[in-house]
Amino acid sequence: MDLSVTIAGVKFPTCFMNASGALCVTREELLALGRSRAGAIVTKSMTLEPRLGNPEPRYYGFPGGSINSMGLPNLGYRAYAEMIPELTQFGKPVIASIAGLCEDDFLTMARAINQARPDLIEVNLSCPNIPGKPQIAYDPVDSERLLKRVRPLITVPMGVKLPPYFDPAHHAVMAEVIRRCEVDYLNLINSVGNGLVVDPKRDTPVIRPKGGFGGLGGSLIKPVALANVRAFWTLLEGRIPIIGTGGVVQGIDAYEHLLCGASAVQVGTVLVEEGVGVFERLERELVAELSTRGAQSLQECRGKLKEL
Ligand code: RRO
Repeated sequence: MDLSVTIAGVKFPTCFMNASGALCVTREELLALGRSRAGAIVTKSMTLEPRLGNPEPRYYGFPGGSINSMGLPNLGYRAYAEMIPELTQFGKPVIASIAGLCEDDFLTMARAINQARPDLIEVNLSCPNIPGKPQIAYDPVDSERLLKRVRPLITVPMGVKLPPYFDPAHHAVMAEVIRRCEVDYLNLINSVGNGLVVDPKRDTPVIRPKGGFGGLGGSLIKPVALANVRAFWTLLEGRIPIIGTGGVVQGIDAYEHLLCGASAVQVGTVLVEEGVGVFERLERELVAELSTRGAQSLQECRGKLKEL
């Protein structure tokens, strides 16, 4: 079965790809994604300067999910700009993710990364892990100002990665921001920020930064991810394609994201746990799910969640 998809005019050979942050910081990791069955190469969110990130331990996997407070460890945008020509040789799209520490950083990186010609640029407005820096997308006024300044600098399709919202009023406000800012695609959702996982044997959190507070991922966030995909798909009337991220562990999870309106899905926690072999397994499982249902293509399932 053909699992290829087109998002904002860019063709992806399959609908499964890495979530930014998962095995995508170094050149070696990005090349390994290129050689794998991943349908795209998504870079770690990059900053102006290289960063070592937060102190360790800063990632912890547990049954049901993961918590992280990586703190944007990355090579800096210049290194990724240099790598992009090599990464685009694999016959799959390259998505460059940018995450400024202030508004002007986004502009500088948007200009330079756009010149390097990745297939798409993703503006990450939702990193939960920088001490003292709130997630930009929780402020619709700041988000709109930033996106309106970045938009004219980007001539490849521009996506925005949003955090989860938990109230329909917030979905509605952000959907209007996204519409006004001419965003080409959405990535929903970033990790569920500022969770706390406790180790009761040691009476401590499981990660060190920010007193143990970190972004949750994996199976436990799937209902939150699906709700955000569904809410934005409905509010934007299916006009802006969505990459669904959150809780994709098995083929059936991808199917659920498709029903809610996603065109493709990203894999974070389970990619970190299983390595790049996960893409082949997910493809096999999704094909089985679609065949069981007599579906011939992904497109015919997209957004087709029925109400009770
Ligand atoms: O690097 C991180 O701590 C991080 C980022 Br930039 C992000 O967007 N989401 C996340 O869970 N971790």
